Amino acid sequence: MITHSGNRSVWSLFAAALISIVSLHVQAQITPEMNGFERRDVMIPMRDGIRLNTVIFTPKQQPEPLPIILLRTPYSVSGRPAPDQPEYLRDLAADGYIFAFQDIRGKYKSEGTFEMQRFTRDRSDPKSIDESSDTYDTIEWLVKNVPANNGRVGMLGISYDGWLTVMGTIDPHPALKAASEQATPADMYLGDDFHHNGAFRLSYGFEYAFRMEASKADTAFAFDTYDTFEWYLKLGALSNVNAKHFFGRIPTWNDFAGHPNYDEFWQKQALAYRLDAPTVPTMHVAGWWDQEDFYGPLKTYEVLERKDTQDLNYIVVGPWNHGGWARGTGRTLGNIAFDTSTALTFRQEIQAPWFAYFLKDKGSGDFPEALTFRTGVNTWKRYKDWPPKEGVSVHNLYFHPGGRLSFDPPRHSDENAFDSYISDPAHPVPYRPRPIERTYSRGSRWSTWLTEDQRFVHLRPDVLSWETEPLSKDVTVTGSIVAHLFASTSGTDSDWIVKLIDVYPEEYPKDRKMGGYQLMIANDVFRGRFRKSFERPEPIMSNEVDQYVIDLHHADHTFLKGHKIMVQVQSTWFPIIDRNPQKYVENIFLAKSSDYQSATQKVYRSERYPSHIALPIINE
Ligand code: PG9
Repeated sequence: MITHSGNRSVWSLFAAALISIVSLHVQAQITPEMNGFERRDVMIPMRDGIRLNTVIFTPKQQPEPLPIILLRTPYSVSGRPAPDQPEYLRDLAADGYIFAFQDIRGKYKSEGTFEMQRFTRDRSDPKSIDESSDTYDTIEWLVKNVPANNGRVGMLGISYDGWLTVMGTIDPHPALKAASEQATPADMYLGDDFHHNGAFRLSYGFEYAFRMEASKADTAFAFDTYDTFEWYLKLGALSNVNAKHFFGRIPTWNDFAGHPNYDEFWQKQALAYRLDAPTVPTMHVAGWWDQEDFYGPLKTYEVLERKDTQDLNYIVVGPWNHGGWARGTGRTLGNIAFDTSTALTFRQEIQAPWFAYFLKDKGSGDFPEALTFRTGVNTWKRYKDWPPKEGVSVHNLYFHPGGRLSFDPPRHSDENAFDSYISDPAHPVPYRPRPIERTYSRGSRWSTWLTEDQRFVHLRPDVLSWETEPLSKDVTVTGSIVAHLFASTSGTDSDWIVKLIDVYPEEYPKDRKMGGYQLMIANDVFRGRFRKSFERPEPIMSNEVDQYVIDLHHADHTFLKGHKIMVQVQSTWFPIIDRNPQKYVENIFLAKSSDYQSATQKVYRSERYPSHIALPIINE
């Protein structure tokens, strides 16, 4: 997780303050910020001779051998405060651990070359390396060289650091006894930072690739407008990125442009293709409103769960944005309140006891398979499976004329009953209220955009919406939500964005300013050319109806009595998603400005073409 000045964690504030001081000192220094820890900076050799910069914190008072918590990161470890400082690790630190933080290959003070989400090594070559072998070699060194460790290691980390945690569990070192990946990406083409269902996450992909690869340390792209919506619009066709800004020097950008489809490149990177049966107890952690990697932890849990014969796989999902469990109390997110301190609960009552059990034999080990925070009613729920198999039935919520949504299927004999809008790539729908600040910047509203009030686009002529009557009783949706859209375009390619929304009652005495609020509960984009296959895109036949099955992922949410359920459909979500030219071209990264055209979109709602959202609803 990049820590950014817009929403700085305590950790990053300390990091920024300490970075200059700490880098002046090297071995075994103690600063006032270190309270109960001693610090040692070491270069740990890997099997190919490359050395990785590692900061080791050992408690000053250590009555017994302790386990080691290892965190590997591309985001710099030198400025890290002692583990009893950041909220994320404070409760673990209080329980007693040795901590080791490591810069991965090619980043900051580590030697070697950085590669974005490095592929699996060639195992027939004993000198070949990848993040798994680097983790193995690090653990081997730590258990042999750190005094008074108990021979057990745990790993944890958020986002990139979460992905590195997953890598550590592949052919793991035998001392690795517990791993908690938190918001790991699982598939950068289907659902995480860089694409969703084949649609490119432009602002994230552009800004992140530059930040990570323009230099060995972090470098932010210098936008010349405050509102990046305007900048990306003026950028025009994606081919202008290399022509005018990157000049072929950002490898990850070149990978985006060179692999527009779900080819071997993306598949080799995806965790579904890399993971086998789990051998290390693993706790996956996800946030319902994670703006970066929500798909990842759920998918990783699912992939491992299929092969988990030893009950080693656990999942926790709470009402958080990206890494929201690691900081603050978690009582609110953006404008939304949860009545209880969800992040504190996670750190104190979930994360700390989980590691204590596997690394120190403390506690009963009575952890639920799945623990989720049910939003709406704001309570934690324990499940035997995720998504739960029992007590839930799928109900379809159908689109009707007059913007109505109902559990009754449409009876319209006219198969051509539809609602329509014009999607114009020259005037795309912003994904969050403008100005759209740089993704990671002071004051950026990036981290809470998924909780923004969707009224900012409601009733735009290029955003359709349908809604139920106020609900006469609570409706709880638990599990996997899928949109079935019957739709046509006058173009030959098209994006379809579907948002499932909880509409608060106009009169909302609990918090008057929340009256009528439109809160997204689930959403995603689907790039139409991939409706038959992500590997082999095909043009859409103009004005012909196709069915799009769009995974809106999981939720555990109660639409309370008096609230309404709403669905919105649109075809642009800019600049988080690049503009679809709406005219089929082989590779959108090479599209010309003249390829971008406006199109008439139709969403059908007839007996023959019953657009609907399939909702897993808890039985009464
Ligand atoms: N979402 C970030 C990321 C992870 C992995 C690859 C690329 C980006 C992160 O916060 O680390």
